[in-house]
Amino acid sequence: MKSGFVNIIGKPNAGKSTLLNALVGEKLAIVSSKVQTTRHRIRAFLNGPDYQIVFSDTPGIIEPQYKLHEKMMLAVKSSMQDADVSLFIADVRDDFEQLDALFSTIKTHVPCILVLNKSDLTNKKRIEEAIAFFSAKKYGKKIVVISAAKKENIDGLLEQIVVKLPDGEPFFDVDDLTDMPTKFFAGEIVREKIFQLFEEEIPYQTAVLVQRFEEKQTLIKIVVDIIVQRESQKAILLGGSGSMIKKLGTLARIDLEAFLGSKVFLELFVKVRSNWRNDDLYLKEYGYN
Ligand SMILES: Nc1nc2c(ncn2[C@@H]2O[C@H](COP(=O)(O)OP(=O)(O)OP(=O)(O)O)[C@@H](O)[C@H]2O)c(=O)[nH]1
Ligand SMILES: [Mg+2]
Repeated sequence: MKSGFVNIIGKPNAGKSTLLNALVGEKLAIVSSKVQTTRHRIRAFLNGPDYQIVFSDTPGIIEPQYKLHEKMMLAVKSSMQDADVSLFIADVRDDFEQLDALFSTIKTHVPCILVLNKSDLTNKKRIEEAIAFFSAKKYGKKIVVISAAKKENIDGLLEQIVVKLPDGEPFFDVDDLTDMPTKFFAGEIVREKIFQLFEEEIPYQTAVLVQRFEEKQTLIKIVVDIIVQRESQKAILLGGSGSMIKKLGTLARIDLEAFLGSKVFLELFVKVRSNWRNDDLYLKEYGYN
């Protein structure tokens, strides 16, 4: 039996969360076309006939500008600390030198696989250039080309991961998919819709807090606070006569019902907490520890 922790790290928008979902075959991590979508380390398990892999999706690596960013980078760090294998993932269209500047500074003592993602969005020549460039690097001894979105070569990547896993018994119950509470994913689904529906700064000024998650006889009642920094942002989230919040609620409810396999009654409240991104107490309250 083999078992171990495998962390997925890279720049924002590289496709880390899309890869996590493709690897475990379930949509657990939220995805958007915007950078800095993921804010937490998200663990998900994959059980094979003779292995258990504990994958960690992580926030994209950035230079922190707020305390929120610092907490996000702590999540990356914690995933580095218990990893048995690291996946360095890159959008193969990104600048090679910039990627190298990032990857070569990451200190890790565990085996590493360089994952070149979004192969569907580029050509053979670009991929060959990337392989030539990165195979000369210390972290590029093993390179796997994939498309996480199109689920191309996910099995090939898995094979390479399993080879590098240490021997050991499963860490978690083989019937579980994650050790994170359902309530957490409910909040994430609301946050994903905010990333998808709103432009510019709104998603970055927003936190969500699941205030109630109650399983009733025929439905699940979920009450969520959406936190913004200013009244003007609250007005944008609500929209004219509440049109935007209504749209957000509908989209989130549809996904919540699919995820939870139950009817959902969802209530959303928008609240203003100025400067929450730099406030330790608010950050703690919103789950950024
Ligand atoms: N065409 C294509 N799009 C992809 C692929 N992988 C990811 N994407 C898209 O790239 C965008 C970012 O994907 P995410 O999975 O959210 O990226 P991430 O690395 O988790 O981003 P952060 O959480 O912000 O750090 C989304 O629009 C995805 O649909 C891929 O292989 N091909
Ligand atoms: Mg992500």
